[in-house]
Amino acid sequence: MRLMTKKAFDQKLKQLQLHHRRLLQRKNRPQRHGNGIFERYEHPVLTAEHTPLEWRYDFDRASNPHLMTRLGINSVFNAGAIEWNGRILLGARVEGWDRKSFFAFAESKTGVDGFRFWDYPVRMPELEPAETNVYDLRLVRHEDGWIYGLFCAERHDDSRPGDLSAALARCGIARTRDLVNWERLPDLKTPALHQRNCVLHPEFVNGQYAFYTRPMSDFAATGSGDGIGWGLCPDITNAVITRETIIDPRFYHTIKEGKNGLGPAPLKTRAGWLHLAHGVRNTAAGMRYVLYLFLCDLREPWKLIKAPGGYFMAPEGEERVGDVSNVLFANGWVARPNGQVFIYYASSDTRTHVATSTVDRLLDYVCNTPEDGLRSSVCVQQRCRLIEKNLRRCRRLSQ
Ligand code: M1P
Repeated sequence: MRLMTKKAFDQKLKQLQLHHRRLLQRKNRPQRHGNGIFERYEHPVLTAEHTPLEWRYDFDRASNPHLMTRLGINSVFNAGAIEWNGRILLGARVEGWDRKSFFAFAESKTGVDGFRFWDYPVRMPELEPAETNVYDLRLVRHEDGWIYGLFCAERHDDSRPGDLSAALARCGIARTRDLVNWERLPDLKTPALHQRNCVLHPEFVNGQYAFYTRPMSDFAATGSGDGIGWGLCPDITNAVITRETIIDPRFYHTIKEGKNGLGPAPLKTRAGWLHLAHGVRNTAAGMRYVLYLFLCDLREPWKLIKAPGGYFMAPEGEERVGDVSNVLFANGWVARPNGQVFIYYASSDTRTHVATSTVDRLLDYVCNTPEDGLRSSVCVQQRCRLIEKNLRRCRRLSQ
């Protein structure tokens, strides 16, 4: 067997490093011809290729004479987000070639490009060895002074020993002051068998911690839950919700017919709590995940007050293809003090993108987009009203 010479090895390593540096320095510009609601960008902000080379290669010629990938990374997606010391931090779901996910922070000055991972991924304390996989971090600065991370903690369902795909989804809870050292708290307990897509409300409600939940009776099947739930609990160090109410139900022949789930923690705006969520429907080609927005009352956050019809964002172009195709999923966004909003969304369980908008534009969208008419004839009426108004205006202008 011919080994690479030291010179060839060093050269190959240099090339890898150069290629990686160029990727990290790549500028990202908004795409042209947007829809007025938000801007998409030319490139994803995080991919498997963005992860540090030190995570993937062994740089030692003695132990890795072919300079081959030792611990591959498959995908970087479903990122939580937070503004931290003037920078944007993404707490991404990084998945190895071994299918296990873990969390890792990447930071950027601009929020749209230049994301660099910290040297090490998050060493999230394990609750018990049965916990097999963790994913989809929701970050929230709570008014109690802690930063919380809620995520899905998945394990095998040992009540079905013969079924290797039988899994249980629970809501893991951890908290931190510096995003490096995490204190793991007991998992959330609710009446439902499975909990994924749980989110902590940033403020106390009636003196209690408030959770958005997603109760399901099956790990993944559509139709096994009623929608996005809401529940209160007095103590987050032993979080138990005894009463869950559905605040955003699934509905026949809408974008959330199959299932839905909350994205990141809601943004507090003058008009109400602004929510980003995903809705799922079944198709002959499998499940289709799209993003939608809704608004809840400021004082009574469990009351939905505006629900624009249809999706806010759906997979487009290369976003449509990946490990789980036809999926958009978002669990992170940041509203800056100047009103700018960065929306971090993942496509097809593979890569992470950004879209930008403003609180004003998102509120305009949420408050002025007609609700889903729920029937073709009502939807045609909605559209005809719009056409009529525009034609009247065009006629006036041409007179
Ligand atoms: O594969 C699409 C998504 O499926 C799950 O979301 P939900 O529980 O709403 O079906 C999650 O596993 C999510 O990570 C994934 O992106």
